[in-house]
Amino acid sequence: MLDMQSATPPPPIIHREDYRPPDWLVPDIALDFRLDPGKTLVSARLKVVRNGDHAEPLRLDGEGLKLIEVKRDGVALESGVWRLEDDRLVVPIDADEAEISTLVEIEPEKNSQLMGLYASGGILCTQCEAQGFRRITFFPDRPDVLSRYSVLMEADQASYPVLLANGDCIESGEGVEGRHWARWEDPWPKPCYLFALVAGDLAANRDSFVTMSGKTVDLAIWVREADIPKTGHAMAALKDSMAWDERVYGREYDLSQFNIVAVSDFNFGAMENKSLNIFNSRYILADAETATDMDFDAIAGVVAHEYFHNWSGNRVTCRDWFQLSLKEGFTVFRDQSFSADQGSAAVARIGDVRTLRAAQFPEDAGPLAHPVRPESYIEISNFYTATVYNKGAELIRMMHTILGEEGFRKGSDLYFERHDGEAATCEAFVQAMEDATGADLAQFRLWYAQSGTPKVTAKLAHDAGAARAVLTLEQTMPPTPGQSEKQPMAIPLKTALLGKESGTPLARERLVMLTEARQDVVFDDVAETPILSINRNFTAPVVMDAEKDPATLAFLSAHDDDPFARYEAMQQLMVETIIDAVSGRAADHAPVIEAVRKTLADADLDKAFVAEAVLLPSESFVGDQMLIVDPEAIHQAREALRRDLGSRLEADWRAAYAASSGNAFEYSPAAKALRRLRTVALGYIAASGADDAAKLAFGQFESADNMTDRQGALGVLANGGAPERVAALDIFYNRYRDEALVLDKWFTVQAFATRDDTAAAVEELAQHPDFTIENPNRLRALVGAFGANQRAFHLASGRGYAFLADYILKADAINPQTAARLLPPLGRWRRFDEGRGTMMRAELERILAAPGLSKDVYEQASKSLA
Ligand code: 0A1
Ligand code: ZN
Repeated sequence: MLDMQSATPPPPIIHREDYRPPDWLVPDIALDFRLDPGKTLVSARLKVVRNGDHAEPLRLDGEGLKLIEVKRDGVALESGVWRLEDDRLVVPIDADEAEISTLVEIEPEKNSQLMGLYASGGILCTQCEAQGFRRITFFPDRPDVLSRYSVLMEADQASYPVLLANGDCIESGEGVEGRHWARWEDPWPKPCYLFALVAGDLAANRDSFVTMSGKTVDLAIWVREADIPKTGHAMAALKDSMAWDERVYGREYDLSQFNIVAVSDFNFGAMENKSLNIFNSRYILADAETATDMDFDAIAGVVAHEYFHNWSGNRVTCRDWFQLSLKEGFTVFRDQSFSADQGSAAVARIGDVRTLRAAQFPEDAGPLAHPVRPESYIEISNFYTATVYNKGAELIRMMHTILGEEGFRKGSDLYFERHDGEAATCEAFVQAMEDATGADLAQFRLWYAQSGTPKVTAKLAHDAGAARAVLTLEQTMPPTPGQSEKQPMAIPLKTALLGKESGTPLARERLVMLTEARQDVVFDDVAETPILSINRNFTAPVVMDAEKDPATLAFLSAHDDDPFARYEAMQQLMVETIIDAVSGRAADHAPVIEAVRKTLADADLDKAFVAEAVLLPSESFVGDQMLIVDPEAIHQAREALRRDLGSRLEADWRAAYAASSGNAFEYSPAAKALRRLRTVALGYIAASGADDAAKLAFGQFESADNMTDRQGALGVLANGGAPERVAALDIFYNRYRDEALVLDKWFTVQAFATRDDTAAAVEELAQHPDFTIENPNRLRALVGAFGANQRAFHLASGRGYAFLADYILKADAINPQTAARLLPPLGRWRRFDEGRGTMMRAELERILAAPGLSKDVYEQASKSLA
C-alpha cells in the first residue's frame, strides 16, 4: 500500500480471523493510584489464571509506561525473569494461577492524546476505550478479559476534593500532608476499556431514580461549580432514559450510584464507563442562552446512548474490536428510538437519514469503506465510524422491521439472558433474534460482511384490465476496497401504492423482502393507476432509483401518507432540479417552488416536518449524486434555486416567519418546531435579496432570548455581505468569549459560510488567539467544519487542501485520534476533476511522507491513496 512514499514503516495489520481466546484471564485486579498531574504512581495487583492447556507466558500490554517494579505473589522479580517485548511485559509463569503486581509511573499532564489518564482543565480523568488502559498500567488490554476492580485513589485534597471511580465508594478518609483517599469497588466484572476514574474540584447536580423493582439509584452530574445551572436538561434526560429502558427493553439499572462527569477536552462525544460516564462537556451543558435546540436534542441523545450502554455494551460486551457494532449499532438504534419517542418520530427519522447520508454513504462509497463488522484494521480508533455506528444501527432497525416489535423484543430478551456477563459477537446477536422468533436471517447476515451501499431500481407496470400492478426490483452493489464481487442482499422495503387520481392508498402497506438480484412483486386488485411509494420510513439503507418524473415526485410530496416518503420525494425533486442545472440542462424551478408552497400552506402538517421538508439538500449531498463533483456549479445552481424559492414565495416566508415569532423560550416539541421554521424562513427571505433581510436577521439576532434564534440569525448574516454581518460576529464574540462551547459555534458559523472568501477567513481564524489545536472541540469547530464546506474546501486553487493537510500534520503530533478523523475529505479525490484530484492526492502524499506519523493518520492517508 504505497509504502514507498511513506516515511513511516507500515504498522502491523490486525485481522479478524486471527482472533484467539486469551491465554490468561484476570478475574480480579486491585489498583492503587497516587495521583499527581506531573507524576502519578500506579500499582496494580492482578490475579491471573491460565486459560486452557498451553505453555504461553503472561503477556501484558503497556504503552508509554515507566516500569519500576514487578512482583509475583508479593515477591519482587529480578529483571531477567520478566522481559519487555515491543512495549509488552512478558512474565513466564509455571503455575496455573499467580498474583502479579506492577508499579509504574505516568505523566497525566503531558498526555495530549487524551487516551489513558490525562488532565483537562485541572481535572484528572481517564479514557480507556479502545486501548487506553495500557497507558495506565500493564494489562491484557482486550475486551474479552473481564475482571472485578477494586480501586484505591489518593490525591491532594485541596486540588482534587472529589475522587470517583466505577462502582460504589466503600471507604474514604484523610491522609497526611493535605492528601485524602477513597476506595471504590465495582462488583460487576468488566473489560478494562470500561475502567474510569476522575479526581477534581467538581460540584454535583444530584437527583435519584427509583427502578422498576423499587431500588433507589443516586444520580449525580459532576461539573465545575459555575456550570451547575446548565446540568438540568442532562439530568432530566438521564431519568427519562432509565425509565425508557425499563419500559421498552425491560432493562433495569444494576448499581446504587450513577455518576456523570463533564470535561472540556475529549476526543469523542462521551464514554460509557461502568457507572461513571465521562462526557465531552458539549453533550452535558445547556441552557437557553448558550445551547441551541439541536444541542439540547443531541445532549438527550448522547446521555441516553451512554446510559443504554449499561446493558448493550457493559453487561454484554464485545469479544473483540471487530465486533464493535454489536454494542454501537444496537445502542445507536436504542438512542434513536428513544429520541423518536420524545417528539415527532418522522422528523427524528429524517434526522437519522440525513446523518447517514451525510457521513456514512460517502464513507461507504470511498477508499475508507469497510463492512459493519470489519475484517482488519491498523488502528482501531479509526473504526469508530459512521459505518459501525449509523449503518450498524440501520442493520438493527432492519431486523426490528422484519421481526416486528414483539419478535424483536423476544430476540433482545434472549440475547441479554444468554450473554449477560459475557463478551459476545455480532453473530450471537443475530442468532438470538433467529432463535427467539424462528426467523431465517442467513442472507441478512451479509449486511455485516459486505461493504458499500446497495442500489435498488424499481419499475412499476400496471395492467388496468387485470387490475394488477407488477413491481420489478433490481439490486446492485458497487465494488468496494477488498470486495470486488458482491452477493445479493436481503433488503426490507416497506411499500405502498397510492391512487394517481384519488391520492389515497390503494393497497395496505406491505413489507417487500428483496432477496434476489431481480425480483417481481405482484399487487392484485389495483384498478386505479398506481403511484409507487417505496422504502417508506427508510426501512433499508439503500439508494433507491424509482425513475419518477417531476410530476410524480411533486404528487408524492403532497400526498404520500408516509411522512418520510413525502420528505424524500421533495428532496429528490430538489436534487434533480439542481443537477439539471449543473449538467447544463434547462432547470425548471417551478415544480419545486409549487411543492414548497403547498407544504408551507398545508395547515395539517407538523411545523417541525414542514421546516425539514422545505430545506434544500446540502451541496455535498448533491455532489454525492454525481460521478464527478463540480463544487462551484453545484453552489451556483443551489443558490439560484434558493433565490427563486425566496423571491417567488417571499410573502409565504414572511407569513411563516411572522407566525413563528413572538414566543418566549420554551423547550417543547411545538416551540422547537416554530424556532426551526422561523430561521428557515429567515434564510429564504435573505435569499430573496429583500432589502430589509439583514435588518430582520440582525433584529432576530439582537432580540433573541435563546441561542437557537441567535445562532440561526448569525448563520444567515454570516453567509451574506451586509454590514450587519461583521457587527453580529463581533457582538457574538464579545458576549461569549468566555463560554468555550459557544465560541466553538462562532468558529463553525464562519467555517461553514457560503461566502467567496470563506477559505481565506478560515486561514485567518486559525491564527486567532482563541484558536487551539489542543482542544478537540475547537479543532473540529474550525478545521473539521471547514472540511465539510464543500465549495470552500474545494476551492480550485487547492488552498483548502493545503490548509487541511497542514492542520492534520500539526494535530497528529499532539493527538493522533482527532487528527485522523479530519482526513476523510481529502480521500474523496477520485470524485473530483483531474486538477483538484491531483492536488488532493499530493496533499495525502505529503502527509504520508511526514516523519513520525501516527498509526492513526498513516492508516487513513495510505488507504485514501490506494
Ligand atoms: N463508546 C463511546 C465512544 C468512544 C470511543 C472511543 C473513545 O476514545 C477516545 C471515546 C468514546 C460511545 O459510543 O459513546
Ligand atoms: Zn456508543
